Amino acid sequence: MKITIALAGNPNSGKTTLFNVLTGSHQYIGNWPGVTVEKKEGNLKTNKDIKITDLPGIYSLSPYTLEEVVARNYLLDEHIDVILNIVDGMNLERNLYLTTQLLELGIPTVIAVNMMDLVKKNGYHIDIKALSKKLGCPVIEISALKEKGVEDIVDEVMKVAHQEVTIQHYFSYDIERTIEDIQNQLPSDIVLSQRRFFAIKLFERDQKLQAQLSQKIDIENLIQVIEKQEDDDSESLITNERYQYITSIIDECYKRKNQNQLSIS
Ligand code: GDP
Ligand code: K
Ligand code: MG
Repeated sequence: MKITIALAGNPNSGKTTLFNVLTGSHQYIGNWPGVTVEKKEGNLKTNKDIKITDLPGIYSLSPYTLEEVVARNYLLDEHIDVILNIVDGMNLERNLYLTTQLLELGIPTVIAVNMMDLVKKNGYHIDIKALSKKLGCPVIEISALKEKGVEDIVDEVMKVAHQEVTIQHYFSYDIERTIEDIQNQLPSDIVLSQRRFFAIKLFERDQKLQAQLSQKIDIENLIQVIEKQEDDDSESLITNERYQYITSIIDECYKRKNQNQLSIS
């Protein structure tokens, strides 16, 4: 079975290190349109049928940087089978901001929490099982630098490829209703699995994505109703709820060992 993987993550999360470990010397270099980072693709050392592409490092899937636009267009257009989201375990909270958006793309995802050597050395503990349950996808602890845990990635990728993706996180009721309204108005050429992502971004008034529609849709009134009701702009509403979700994940899954002892001193 041929599988294509896109490697996505924040800058400095260890993408290149992991990419090199996974592909060895089986890699070729090209260009991303308009972006200075090179486009690296390769086949897995352990399974030549699996192709992996290293995306530009990004913090979000918003339309504000070229890296973000290039990465999300690739994820939307290239029909990749699996997103491998590498997350810096030392900066879990910040990295999960991208993760929550990747999970909305309707693409099977495997999360690799990297830098676990540093996490452990610094006395932190990440509850991987709880994290996996909260995010609704496989989560693996790795150290790309020490080449630890990396072999498990391939197993998980094979398992989730071609699996149905289910929604794990919902926004508050009124926002969800508006997102659903927007989904219903989207042109029919947008595939089912991507409609939620499009609707959320259009709710945020993402002009780049609006321009990519085969047919323009008028949802301004829908958005303004919620903004008036919540007394905030739609993009902030989404961002705030994302951070609430992330905070609940961190509270449950991220612990400092001997937390009590430390807080007394
Ligand atoms: P990228 O920007 O996502 O491609 O990140 P890089 O692969 O360039 O890694 C950024 C830095 O983190 C480099 O100095 C790596 O050596 C280091 N690094 C990557 N993975 C690990 C890891 O698992 N543990 C530790 N301690 N350092 C790592
Ligand atoms: K780097
Ligand atoms: Mg890199």
